[in-house]
Formats: sequence, C-alpha cells, structure tokens
Amino acid sequence: MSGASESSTEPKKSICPFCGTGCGLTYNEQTGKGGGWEASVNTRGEVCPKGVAAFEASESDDRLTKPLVRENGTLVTAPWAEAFDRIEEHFGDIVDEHGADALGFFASSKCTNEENYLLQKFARTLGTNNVDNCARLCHASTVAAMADRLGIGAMTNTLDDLTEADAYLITGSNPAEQHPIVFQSYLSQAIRDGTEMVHIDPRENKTTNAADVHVPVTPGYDIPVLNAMAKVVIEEDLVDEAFVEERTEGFERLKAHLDDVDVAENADLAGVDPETIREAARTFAEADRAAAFTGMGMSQHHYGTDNVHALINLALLTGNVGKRGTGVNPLRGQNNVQGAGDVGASPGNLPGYQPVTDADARERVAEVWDVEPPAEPGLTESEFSHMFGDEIKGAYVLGENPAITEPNLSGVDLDSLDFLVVQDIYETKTAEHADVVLPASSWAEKSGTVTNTDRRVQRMRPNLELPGEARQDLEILCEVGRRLTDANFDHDGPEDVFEELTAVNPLYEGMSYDGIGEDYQRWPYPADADSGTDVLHEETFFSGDRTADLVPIHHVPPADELDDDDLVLTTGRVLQHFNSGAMTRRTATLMRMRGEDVLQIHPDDAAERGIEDGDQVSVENDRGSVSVEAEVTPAITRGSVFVTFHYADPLVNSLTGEELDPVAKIPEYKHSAVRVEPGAS
Ligand SMILES: Nc1nc2c(c(=O)[nH]1)N[C@H]1C(S)=C(S)[C@@H](COP(=O)(O)OP(=O)(O)OC[C@H]3O[C@@H](n4cnc5c(=O)[nH]c(N)nc54)[C@H](O)[C@@H]3O)O[C@H]1N2
Ligand SMILES: Nc1nc2c(c(=O)[nH]1)N[C@H]1C(S)=C(S)[C@@H](COP(=O)(O)OP(=O)(O)OC[C@H]3O[C@@H](n4cnc5c(=O)[nH]c(N)nc54)[C@H](O)[C@@H]3O)O[C@H]1N2
Ligand code: SF4
Ligand SMILES: [Mo]
Repeated sequence: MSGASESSTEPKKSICPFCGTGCGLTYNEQTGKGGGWEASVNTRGEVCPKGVAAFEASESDDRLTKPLVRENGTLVTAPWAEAFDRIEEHFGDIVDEHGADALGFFASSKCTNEENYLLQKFARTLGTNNVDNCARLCHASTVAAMADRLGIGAMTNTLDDLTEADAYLITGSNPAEQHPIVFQSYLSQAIRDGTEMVHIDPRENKTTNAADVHVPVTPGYDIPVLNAMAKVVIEEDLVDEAFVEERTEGFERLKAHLDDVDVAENADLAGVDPETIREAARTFAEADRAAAFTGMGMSQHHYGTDNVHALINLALLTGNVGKRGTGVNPLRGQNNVQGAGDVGASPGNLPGYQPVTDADARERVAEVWDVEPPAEPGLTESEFSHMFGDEIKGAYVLGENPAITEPNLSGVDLDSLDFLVVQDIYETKTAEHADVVLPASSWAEKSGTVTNTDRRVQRMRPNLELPGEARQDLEILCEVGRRLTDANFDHDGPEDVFEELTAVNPLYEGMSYDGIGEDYQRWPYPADADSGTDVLHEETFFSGDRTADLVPIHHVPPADELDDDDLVLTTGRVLQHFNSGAMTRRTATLMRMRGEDVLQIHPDDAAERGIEDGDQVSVENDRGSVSVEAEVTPAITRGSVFVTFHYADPLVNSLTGEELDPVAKIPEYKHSAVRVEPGAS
C-alpha cells in the first residue's frame, strides 16, 4: 500500500492539500509544479499559487525521513521499532496510571478521511473521547449553530448553484485570498454577471474590491450589525412572509426583540454608518435569491455561535434557505476539515455526527470495532491543550502545529507532558517538544479520500515516492492501534478503511472508492441526483422538521475590555501562506511572493502613536508581546489592527486570549486588546 508501489511515471489525479475548495491537482514532472486537471470544482483545470507550489512542499529538503526519539534532552534518529516501542510503553503507562482520559489526540484536517477515522478509532478504543481537529479553532461555532437550527453544520448549497444568486452577503470571510478558486471561478463570475455583493469585514481586502456595499465592522460587533439588518428587513417590509409562515417558528418573538433594536445605535456600537447597514440589508433582502457566506471573522469569537445564529435569522426571515442560489454557506478551511468532522474526529461525535451519548450509536460502532467507545463527550483541543501537565499527561499530534496555532500560547506547556508524540512531515515547532517524532506521508505520496467545502468526497492519488524511511500515515496509525488497543487495525490500505467508514457513518453509507473514481460523491448519499443531494433543506430541514426556529440574539461584548489607548487586534490570513506556514514557507514559489508579516494600522491611530509606515512596533498585552513592522493603511478600520498568525516570529498567538464560546469551545482569535507602540518590544 505504500505510495511508492502506486506511483508510476504517469501523473495521477489528486486533490490540492491546502484549502477546502478541493481543486483537482496533478504533478508536472518537468517543472516540479502543481497543475490543475479538469476536476469537479476547477472544471477548467485552474489553480491558485498555493496549488502550483503544493508539490514543492512535499519535495522540500526539510522533510522528516527517519523517526526521532528524545535521548538526554535531544531528538536523535532511531529505528521505527524503537519509536513504536516507546509509544506503546509510555502511553500504556499513562493509561494504567491515570486512565485514558489523561491523553489528548489532535486529528488532522490535512489528513484523509481514512486517517482521521483511524485516529479517532484509536483514541476511542483506547478509552477516551479526547479527540478533536482544527475545526475547533475554525468553524466549530458555525457547525454548532447550523446543527442546532437546521439539523446539520455544512454548506446548505453547492458552489455550482450559488452562481445563480442575485446577491451575496459575505461576512468574516475573504475568499479572494483564502478560497481563491471559489472566488475566481464561481463568485466573481456571478458578480460580473450582475450579482450584487455585500462584504462585512473590518478590512478592505481583495474580496472587498468586488463589493457593492462594504460594512467595515469593528471586530467583534457582528451581532449589532446583523440584528440591525434584520430590523431594516422588518421595517421596510422585506420579510418573505410565505416562507416565514410555512418554514419557521418564533417570528413574533424575534420581531419583539428587534422592536427594541435601534439601527443608528447598533451602527454606532459597530463603528459603521447606519445608512451602510440599511443598504446592506436592502441589497440582501430585495434580491430574489440571496446567499450568505461566513468565515473566521464570524466564527472565531467567544460568542461565535451566536454570531452565526444572527446570520441564520437573516437568511430565514428573507426566505433564503432550501433553494438554489441561497443558503448559509461556511467556506471550510483546510482541505479536509469537513471530512475530519464527518468521520468523528471530534470529542462529542462518532462518525456521521452521531452523538457519543447515544447508546444505540455507540453499539452500532462497537459491532464493527469490537470495543465500545466511552459514553461521555471528551475534551476539545482548545480545552485539553491548556491542561498539559495537569489533567492531561500525554498527547498525540497528527498533522497539527499547536505550538503556533492554539490561543494564548503561554498557557500551552508542551514540555510539561509526560509523553508527546508528533506525526508530521517536518520537524515543526510542535515537534521540537516531542518525545517521539514519526516521519509521515505528505498528500503527494498518499491515496485516500478528502471532503471539500460543499460536501464532495474526492480521491487523492500519489505522485511522489515517500522520502527516506517515512511511512504512510495510515500504516503508522494501524501500527499504534494494533499495539495499544483490542480493536481491529489490520487494514491493508485506504480503500479497506473507507469501506469500514461507510459502514459506520450514515452520511457516507453507500459511497464507494470505485463509485467516486475521478469524480466525487456528495453527502448525504445516495440522493435524488446520482452524485448526491445538492441543496439541503428543500422540503424539510435536515433535522426532519418542516420548520426552523427564529431566535432572538443579543450582543455579547468581546472578552477583552479595552483600556484608553488600547487597539483591537484581529488576526487572519494572506494569500501566500497557510496557517502555521509549515508547508508554504518551504516552497520557493510562495516565498517569492511578499511575506506580509506586517501589522496593518490606520493612519490616524499610527499618527497618534508617532508610528510611520515601515516602522518596527511592539504589540503587547498582559499575555505577551511581539515585534512587527507597521503597514500604515486606511484599509483597516480605525481603532483596530490586523496581523497574520502564519509565523513563529512574530508569535501572534502569544497575544490572543483563551476565552471560549460556551457551546462550541472556539477561542476568540479575532478580538484581543493590545497596546501598540513604536520600537521593538
Ligand atoms: N491563503 C490561505 N488560504 C487559506 C488559509 C490560509 O492560512 N491561507 N487557511 C484555510 C483555513 S484553515 C481557513 S479556516 C480559511 C479561513 O478563511 P477566512 O474565513 O477568509 O479567514 P480569515 O482571514 O481568518 O478571516 C476572514 C476575514 O475576517 C475579517 N474579520 C476579522 N475580524 C472580524 C470580525 O469581528 N467580524 C467580521 N465580520 N470580519 C472579521 C478579517 O479581516 C478577514 O478578512 O482559509 C483557508 N484558506
Ligand atoms: N491567531 C489565530 N490563530 C489561529 C487562527 C486565526 O485565524 N488566528 N485560525 C485557526 C484555524 S481556522 C485553524 S484551521 C488552525 C490551523 O492550525 P493547525 O492545523 O495547527 O495548522 P497547520 O499549519 O495547518 O498545521 C498542519 C500540520 O500538518 C502537517 N502536515 C501536512 N500534511 C500532512 C500529512 O499529510 N500528514 C501529517 N502527518 N502531517 C501533515 C504540517 O506540516 C503542519 O505541521 O489555526 C487556528 N489558529
Ligand atoms: S483554491 Fe484552494 S484547493 Fe484550489 S488550488 Fe488554491 S489552495 Fe488549492
Ligand atoms: Mo481553519
């Protein structure tokens, strides 16, 4: 099953390892670069710069080629057997001494469905539900709100039908840079053909350039904006009365709540012009079909779930759910973050979002696993990463880089763990703290399935040989599973694991490796159309109900209070880097593009502090401090500053807080109080 045996000189059709768009990508042997094939999403074979660079990340000289173990404080190379023996011994000891709940498992949205399925099976058959993936830091709040209201947390619509919308409301999302092919090949085309667009974002960025209305919200003040928009919809008779009557409950209660909302007051709170809010509301509500897109600007707050509830209200009030060209559409982040959740890499859910608390669901998986999973929901990664050295004694990190990406990093003490295993393709900042480092397979060497943002399950195929002694992620997970649990981990490859997955995951039931072929199968599967159900919630909501609730949502203040001279720090992304930068910084193509590890600051805020464009500034709060170059620009709203989290230096997550959303346990990456001063800190 190794990549080597499956790879041949013929380029294979695979799927891009970066964002959730899910473009088809293949290898150009002459140039070593990625090129698109005419796949289901990038139908003309178009790809963005990250797709072009994707193979360079795999061919980097920095790849791990041998297992490493910690000897007298330093990591040294060791045979595989030695690495596995140490994991078996030390994880075994932790389980014996403290119980399996003293372990935390990070699954990987960079890995396939099969690999994530095996990791959660490993954790659960070892005896703990403490298994999670980066969706916790990403769209967990979106998923929670949508599951609560509509019955399932995924894009309601598909990229294809969304081109039929007459208006887009894009909030807290910058698809021009973060989902470039979604933007170029779907949204921009529609915009060129007349679809109007509202962009709610504290910054003017490449997405804003295509907007008809820009609402430059102060980070953290989306509920006032969305409630004010809902108020305008009611005031100006823009409610879809037939839809509200047939498909919703609770209109009077919401209306009573909105009666108390003052558009001008909310606009003032959010730092925007009331007329801009009115215009945004009209653009959305007057359209025949209007689609909402939501991203990290909405989800990454300690009331991220409520933010999305407020957005769902707006979509329901205007009858924009259950039809082509409408809906509430979270653009999913990593290439397989949708899949990692679908296959159960989450502390509360078994595969297919079946709650671990459901005895029947546990029994159904136990029939296949021969071991029953624990009944209590586990800890989320945002929780257990801050309990290292206390309740949590050991951790297994599959393809994540928490040393850079978790919030409030001074509270994440990797060195206080009794035992840390890191399974990655490079010696990352996280791996530097490990007791055992396992050299794994990159996307370019593996087979398996990944699920993109609009619920398409597609197949990856290997184009490169594994470097050195690196092994397939899937083989490694089978070995640790065999050594430490009583469950069956004798899988002879991804197809075999996928078959087991389809038996325990009702959403994937009926899919097959062969059936997917070079195309895709969309969940829920099977459906009316051969390739799956396209638009969700058409006749009934996914919950099975004909109606969804309209719910009053109140503004919740951000966790950090601002002192007089404080600015609001919001963090995010740029086109040429990806998350912790582990892959993108190892590619010549992307490193030639400008780095943009700069702090965007408004000219008035800069002038008040004596800061000029290009100056080194210190950004600090009670949690930490970083030095970064200032970019003085009116693109960022006054009172706020923006910087990416792509670097170990500046380590931006030394500044972010760990206040969590009570429902989704997502941290507040998008609002921290900071002092910004000239000079390095
Ligand atoms: N190039 C690139 N592409 C990526 C990634 C990457 O790292 N680089 N990462 C992938 C991943 S994992 C994810 S999750 C997606 C994320 O994709 P996006 O959701 O687009 O991610 P962000 O850039 O974090 O945030 C989006 C926008 O929210 C705005 N924002 C900040 N605070 C607020 C607020 O309080 N309210 C509102 N309304 N907006 C706010 C920011 O200015 C930013 O433009 O991208 C994926 N694609
Ligand atoms: N301040 C701030 N912090 C944030 C965010 C923010 O907006 N602001 N966004 C959050 C979000 S949305 C996300 S998704 C997280 C992302 O957080 P992480 O998931 O921790 O970030 P990545 O850099 O994507 O880490 C992926 C790791 O997987 C490894 N890898 C890649 N391919 C493979 C493979 O095939 N096999 C194995 N075994 N390993 C592989 C890479 O080398 C890398 O170390 O960050 C969160 N943190
Ligand atoms: S849009 Fe996303 S999936 Fe497509 S090539 Fe770019 S990074 Fe890869
Ligand atoms: Mo993400």
